[in-house]
Amino acid sequence: MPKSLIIHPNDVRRSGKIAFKPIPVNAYQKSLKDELDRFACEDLIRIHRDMAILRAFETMLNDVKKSGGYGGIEYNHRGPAHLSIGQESAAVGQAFLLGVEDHIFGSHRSHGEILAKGLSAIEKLDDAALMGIMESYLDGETLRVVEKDSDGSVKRLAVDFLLYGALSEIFGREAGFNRGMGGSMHAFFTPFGVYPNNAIVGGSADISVGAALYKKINRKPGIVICNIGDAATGCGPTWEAMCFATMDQFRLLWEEPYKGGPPIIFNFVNNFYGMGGQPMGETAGFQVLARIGAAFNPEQMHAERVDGYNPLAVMDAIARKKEILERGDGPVLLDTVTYRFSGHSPSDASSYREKTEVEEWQQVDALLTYGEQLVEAGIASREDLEKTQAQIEARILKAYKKAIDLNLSPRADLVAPGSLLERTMFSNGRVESLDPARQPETRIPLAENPRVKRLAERSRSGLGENGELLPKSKCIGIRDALFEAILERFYVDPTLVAYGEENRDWGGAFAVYQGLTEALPYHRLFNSSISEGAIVGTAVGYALEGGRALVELMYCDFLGRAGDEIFNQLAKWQAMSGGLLKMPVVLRVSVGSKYGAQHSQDWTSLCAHIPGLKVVFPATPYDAKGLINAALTGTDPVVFFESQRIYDQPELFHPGGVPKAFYEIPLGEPDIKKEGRDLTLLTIGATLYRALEAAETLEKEYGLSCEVMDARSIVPFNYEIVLESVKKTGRILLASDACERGSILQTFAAKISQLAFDELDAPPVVVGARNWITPPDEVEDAFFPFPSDLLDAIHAHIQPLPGYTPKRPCDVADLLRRSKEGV
Ligand SMILES: Cc1ncc(C[n+]2csc(CCOP(=O)(O)OP(=O)(O)O)c2C)c(N)n1
Ligand SMILES: [Mg+2]
Repeated sequence: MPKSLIIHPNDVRRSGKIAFKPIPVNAYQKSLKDELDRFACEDLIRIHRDMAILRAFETMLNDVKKSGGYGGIEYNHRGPAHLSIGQESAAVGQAFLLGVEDHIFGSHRSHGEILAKGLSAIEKLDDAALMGIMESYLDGETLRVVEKDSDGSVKRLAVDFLLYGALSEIFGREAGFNRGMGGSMHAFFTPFGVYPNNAIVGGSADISVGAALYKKINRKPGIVICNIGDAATGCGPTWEAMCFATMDQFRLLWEEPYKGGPPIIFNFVNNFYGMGGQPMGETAGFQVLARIGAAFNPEQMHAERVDGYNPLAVMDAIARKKEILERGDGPVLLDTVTYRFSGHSPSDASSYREKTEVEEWQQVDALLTYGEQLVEAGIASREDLEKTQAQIEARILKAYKKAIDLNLSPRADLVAPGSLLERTMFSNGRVESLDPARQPETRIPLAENPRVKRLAERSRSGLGENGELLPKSKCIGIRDALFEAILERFYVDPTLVAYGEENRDWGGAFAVYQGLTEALPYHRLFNSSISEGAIVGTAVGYALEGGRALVELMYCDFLGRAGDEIFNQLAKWQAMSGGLLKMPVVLRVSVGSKYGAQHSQDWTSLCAHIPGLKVVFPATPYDAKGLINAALTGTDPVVFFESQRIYDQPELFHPGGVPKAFYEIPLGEPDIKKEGRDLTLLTIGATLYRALEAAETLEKEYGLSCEVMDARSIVPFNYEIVLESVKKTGRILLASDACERGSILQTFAAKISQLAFDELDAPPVVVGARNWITPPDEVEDAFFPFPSDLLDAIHAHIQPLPGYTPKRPCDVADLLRRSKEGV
C-alpha cells in the first residue's frame, strides 16, 4: 500500500550525487568460429538462410513497387511497402532464439520481423502443431492455396504458408494473414508469436507494455519485444510506455509471485533515420540511443547498444536480456544498430543522405559478411549458399504468382450487405470469464466487502413507498450501481484488471472504486502513472493478448492525451485484424462540471465519430449497472461516459429500483423514461433530468404532453424506438451537454428527418452546449443547456408556446449570426 511508503524529509533532502553505471556499447566481440561450441552448424547456416529469405522477399517487393512487377510478371501494388533491406540481421538475430510464446510487436517496417519470427517458430513447432495452426487459420483458406504443390515436408509447406500469407496480406487478399484488412504496415500472425505491427510511429510501445503486463498478471510464459524505430524516441507514447513499464510498484508493492518488472524489451531498431530526419545529430540529443535507458530506473533499464549488423551479437543480447526478464528484473532497452539500404518507401529519392554512406554500409552488408564467415569457417561452401539462394528465389516467385492471382487469391467483397468489415467492426461476443479454468484472485469474499455491507442498508430505489423522493444519501446512486457491477465482475473473470490514475486506495477520483482496494490484490487494481496514452494503450495490448481491461481517464477532456490510443488503436484492431482479434476493453471517462474549460466537456461526439468504438452514457443507476455489465461481458471496446453531476442520482424510473442480482442492458437501445403524446425529448447523459424539468413545465403551463427518452447508448443506436415515438408525437427535440456544432445529435436529427419525414410536423431540433469553451463554474449555466433553453428552442422552431417569453434569442436570425461568427 502506498501508505507504507513514508517519505522522510531527512532522506529526500540529503545532499549527494546520482551515479550512472556505464552502458555497454557493442560489447559482443566474438566471431562465428567462437560460437561453434554454442550453436550447431545447421543453426548457423539457417541464420543465413533466414536473412536471405527476408532479403529476397523485400527485393521482390522493391521490384514490384519500382518496376511494376517481379520475375517478368507485371503487378501493380497500390499500397505501401516500407522495406527493411539491409536490416535483416537485426530481425533474424532477434527472432532466432525466441520461443513461439515470446511475442513481438512492430512498426510500419516490420515485414522482416514477421518473416524472421515466423521462420523461427516454424523451426520450433513440431509437424502436428504446424499442421494444426495452418489447418485452423481462417478455416484453412490460406493453407489451401499453398498446399497444392507441397512436396510432403510440413516445415517447407509452413515456410510457403508464411511467405504467401504475409504477401497476400500485403497485397490485400482475403486469404492474407489478416484477411487483407491490415496490409503491409499492420500485418501479423499471432500463432507464430507475431503480434500487431503499427503504422503509428511509437504506436507499439504502450501496447507492448500491456501485452507484457498480461503475461505477468496472468502468469503466462514468454516475453514481449516491442520493435520500434529510433525516431520513435521522439514520441510521447514511447516515453509514457517506458515510464509505465518501470513503475516502482512492480518491485516494491506487488505481492509474490507477481513481483517484478514486466517482461518487455523495448527494442529500438536504430537505422539512424526517421523518414529523412536523423535522430542522432539532428532531431534528438542522445547521440547514443541506449543512453535514454538511464533515465528511467536505477537499473537503467539494462540498456545496451548492440551491433545489429552481426546476427550473433543480437542473438547473444536477446538471450541475456531474456534471462533478466525471466528473473523479473525487466524492463530492458536495446539500441540495435542497423541500416536500411532501401529508401523509407520506394518513392524515396534519398535526398537526405550521401550515396557514399549507403555504399559504406553495403560493404559491411550482414548478409554478405555473415555468408563469408560461414565459408571461412568451412561450414558452407559458396555453391551451397548460391543453391540456397536460387531455391529461395523460386519459392518467393511461387508465392508471388499465387498472391497476385485474383482467382486463387481474391479480395474481400466489401460491397455486399454483411460484408467482412460489417462483420468485424465489432465482434459482439459475450464471455463472462476469459479464462474459465482459473479462479479469480481476490482478498476477501464478496459479501464481506465493507462497501457492499454499507450499501445493503440503502434503498434500491429513489422513491419511497408512496412515491415520495428519498434523500440521496439513503439510496443507491449511480456510483454505487457501477461499483456493485464492477466488483462482481472481478469475482467472475480472473483476467479482469482495473487501473488508471488514483484507482487504488483513493478509489478513483469520484469514488466509484471505493471498496475495491479491500477486495483486490495489487496486480488486479493499481494506480498508473499520469500517462493517459499508456493507460489506454496498455489496455489495448492486454486485451490483444486475451485479457479484459477496465481503465479510467478521470475527465473525458483527457481523451486528447490518449487520442491515438483511443482513435487508432482501441477502435481499429478488431477490424484491421480481419476479425481475428478481440478488444474487450472498457474505458470509463467522466464528464465534469464546475472545473471550467479543460475539465467540463462532453466528448461523446468525438468518440461516436470513430468507427469501431461502442459509446455509452447512462443517466440512471439501473441503466449504469446494466450497461456496465453488458460492456464487461462483451468483447468490444466501449467508451463508457459518466457524468459527475449525477454520480449520487438514485433510481427514479425502474420499478423496484436497482436489482441486486446481475442483469445486463443491451448496448444500443434508447429507453423511454416518461411517456407522452405531443412532443419527444431525446437526451444523452445528464441532460435527461433537465429535459424532465422542461417536460413538467410544458405539461403544466402549456398542456403539451412530452415523451422523454434517454439515448443511453450512442453507438450502436436503435432508431426504431425513436421513430415509433416520433410517429406518435410528430415532433422531436434532442438535447445533450456536448457542444452543438458537429454533435452526434445533429446526426441523430438528420437521420430522423430522413427516416420519419412523413411523420414530422416540425424539423427535429438540437439543443447542445454553446460552441464555446466551458466557462468557470460561476457562469457555466450560460453554456450548458438548461430547461429554459429547451423551451426557447421549442417555442422558436417547433411550436409557439402561447404567452411564452424566450430567455435568450435562439431564432433563425440568431442561429445564422452565431454560425457566421463560428460561436
Ligand atoms: C505518429 C506518426 N507520425 C509520423 C508518421 C509518418 N512516418 C512514418 S515512418 C516515419 C519515420 C519513422 O522513423 P523510425 O521510427 O526511426 O522508423 P524507421 O522508418 O526508421 O523504421 C514517419 C515520420 C507516422 N506514421 N506516425
Ligand atoms: Mg529509423
